[in-house]
Amino acid sequence: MQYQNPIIPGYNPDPSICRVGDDFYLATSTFEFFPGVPIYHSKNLVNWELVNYCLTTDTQLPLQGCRPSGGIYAPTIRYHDGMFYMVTTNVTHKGNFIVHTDDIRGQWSEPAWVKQGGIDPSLFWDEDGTCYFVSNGSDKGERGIYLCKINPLTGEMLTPSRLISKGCGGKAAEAPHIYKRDGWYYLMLAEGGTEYGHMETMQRAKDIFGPYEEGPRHPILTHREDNSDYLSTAIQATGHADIIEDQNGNWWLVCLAIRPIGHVMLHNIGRETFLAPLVWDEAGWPIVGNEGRIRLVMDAPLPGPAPTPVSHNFSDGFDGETLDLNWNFVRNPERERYILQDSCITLHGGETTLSTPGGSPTMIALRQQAFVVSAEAKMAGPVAMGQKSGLTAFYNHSAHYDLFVTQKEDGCYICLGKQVYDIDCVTASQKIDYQGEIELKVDSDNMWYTFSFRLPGGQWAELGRGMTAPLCTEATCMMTFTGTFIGLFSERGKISFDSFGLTANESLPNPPARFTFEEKETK
Ligand code: 6LW
Repeated sequence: MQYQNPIIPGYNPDPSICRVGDDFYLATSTFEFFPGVPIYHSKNLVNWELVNYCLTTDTQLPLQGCRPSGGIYAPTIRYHDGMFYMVTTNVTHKGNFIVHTDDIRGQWSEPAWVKQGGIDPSLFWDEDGTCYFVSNGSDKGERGIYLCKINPLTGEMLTPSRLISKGCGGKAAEAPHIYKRDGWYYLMLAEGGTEYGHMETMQRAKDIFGPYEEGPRHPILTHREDNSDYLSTAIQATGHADIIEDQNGNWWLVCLAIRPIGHVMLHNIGRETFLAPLVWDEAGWPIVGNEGRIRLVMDAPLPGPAPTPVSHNFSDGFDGETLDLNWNFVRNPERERYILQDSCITLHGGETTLSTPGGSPTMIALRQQAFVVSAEAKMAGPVAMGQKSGLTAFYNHSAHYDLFVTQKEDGCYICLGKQVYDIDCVTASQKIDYQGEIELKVDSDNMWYTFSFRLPGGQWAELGRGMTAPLCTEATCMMTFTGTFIGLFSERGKISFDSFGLTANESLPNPPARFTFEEKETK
């Protein structure tokens, strides 16, 4: 049965998956965004629904002041004996911790902090019920993969950390997961770093503490050599995987990968979640996808009901009593600044702006899950002097484009502002007869964000555009791991949004938009 990758597009990296009967649950990392660690549910590994977050309170998820891509690194989600567990790292606050719940769609516990260091923690239960905690780190001064026994409810280490592997020779051995099959303990790692050299390796041992031996396929998954043509560069940086056996005995691998904006090593919509079938050879070693490669369209014996067409369109009339799960905040929100009533959301913007380092701007934001999206918002309310309210394409505080209304001495203006590194400027502005209502729009493809507005009774008017390149992960001025959002925001004043709608076109224009440069013949 055919399916399309990525199965969970947009900024959804470091996927971890578990299964309860014929229900699959998948968690991804969230860094400085709140709530933390989304839980997606599926019955067929193709149609996924966002059903909850593991970290929904300020005590579970203290992000105050964290750097861009600080906060929550890679999670692991596991189910054992009636209880769900999620283990992850808050690199900004106290490190590794475990939360648990017996209702995955309900409230998760407060963190049980774990003394073993490192990042990318995972849990494994042996047949005798012993629970093990594994993470990468350098607890004994030696960088590598460390293992200890643990009480998963309290986080108490029951044995000291022991170094069990330094990986298979790639740099940055991380994202360890342990599995048991036919009497073997399998240790799967990400190596090579989460960029274009990313890969997945597999080792095994008869004793969980080793010694581990490497398999015949090294690595079991990588796209590091795939740079021959646009199609093959459509997927890069494959790695940070987890595997699962479905109810039919078929095995699957989920991993992160990126889709570059096209012919350059830049990606803006984040590291996304991909799916590949996995089979075991006669010697008990895994074969992933097409001999260690993943494709945008794959064919495999999917479990559960036949997939229905996938759409990442989204609309919100703000009619509910609570905000739709898809909306995120940057760091811990000041909840009193967000008022949901009378079928609109009112944002009470303060002095914290989209460009405030370490701040929580008054913004609700939605992951951009396709290159080609068109998002419209209906905004209403008076705009004060110096206030900025509108629509933003947001990567982080030093990489965002904002279409906003502001009040100046001589009247109201619609402006296109850009913050790229320390360059904060308005590249287009137009005086408007603003009577308290306006529609705002952003259209994107793999190369451009194009911003437009429409006054009541008027036509759409394009104000300006910005290249996707400065909002790409590789272009940010520090190592980051996230992706672009489409957001609604307000600074230094209040504004209301009556509706928001986004249509996502899953396929790129073919050929994709290119940044062309007309060579001039030199005489
Ligand atoms: C993740 C680790 C990594 O924890 O990036 O580069 C971190 N490798 O596996 C954030 O995704």
